[in-house]
Amino acid sequence: MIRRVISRAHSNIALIKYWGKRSGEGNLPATPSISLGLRELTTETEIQKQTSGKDKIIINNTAASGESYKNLVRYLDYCRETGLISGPLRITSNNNFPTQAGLASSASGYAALATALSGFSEKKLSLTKLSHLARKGSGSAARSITGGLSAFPTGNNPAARLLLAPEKIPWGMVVVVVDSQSKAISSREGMEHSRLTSPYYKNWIKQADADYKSMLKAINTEDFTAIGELSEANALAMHCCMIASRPSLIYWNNTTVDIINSVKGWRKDGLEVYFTIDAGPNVILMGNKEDLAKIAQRAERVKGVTTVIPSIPGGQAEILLRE
Ligand code: 2P0
Repeated sequence: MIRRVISRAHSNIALIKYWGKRSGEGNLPATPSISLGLRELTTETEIQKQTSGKDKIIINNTAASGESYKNLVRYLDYCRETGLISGPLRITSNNNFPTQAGLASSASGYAALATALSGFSEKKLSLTKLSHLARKGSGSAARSITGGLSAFPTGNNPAARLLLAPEKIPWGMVVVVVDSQSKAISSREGMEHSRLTSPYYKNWIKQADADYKSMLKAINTEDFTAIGELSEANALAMHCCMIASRPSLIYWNNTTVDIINSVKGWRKDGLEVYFTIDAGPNVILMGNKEDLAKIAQRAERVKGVTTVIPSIPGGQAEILLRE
């Protein structure tokens, strides 16, 4: 019998964003997305059996409570109902980067959890099945199962698939943290608010489909300039949709805008760098691997920036220990 499993998953940042859900259970995205897994941003999750009582869940050294605990137990209940696991568990999960700050902590979190749960069972789940399972916790987690450059389509039961393995990707990202606090409005609430109230929501869905197709081509032809330009345009279209929601949903702060303008200036100076922004004020920069240190140095000098984390592409979620 398995007593203990430790897993690790990397966070991922979308180049083409998932923002909006179709109706139905299990986080069905309304937009197809494409992401890059980041080697330096990880969640490690340990699962042990509890002999009795309730599930015990500790996240970043604090016992989960309230909504967060309820959501996680609902997920575990789903795994018990479907026969993947049985009985109460003790789960300890740690992120090495800010949680719920627009850096996809739910992606690495649920990918690490799904991987650990499958390791705990005797069932050997394929990557596709694991991606389904992770998606049921959080849509973006489907992409942290496969890592590297991954595509996550729409559909009735979508899973992510690997487009390009990390070692074949010649560029990476610099995560620029301007605020590491948890955001007031979660992505889940924010995307539903956009769906219900943004006058641009329908256009966003249409544009996301077109951007997804263009991005697949750009990745296929290894055209980093097209990849960067499309990433910026897609992120701004998503933010345009959310900013126009009523009442407005603005995740940016002043430093976010300063970085956008700085990136445009650095590009004029000949440094090939692009930005993308998730549901938070932090900015993620994209650059060729040999430029990442220089990009990080420049970003560090922007007033209001607290931390920069350069990262090369990361791989798929994995089991680190099973005993
Ligand atoms: C993404 N985001 O594609 C986009 C960009 C945020 C902005 O996926 O409700 O936390 O758990 O499925 O996965 C955030 O959405 O939402 C997200 P749920 P999730 O990375």
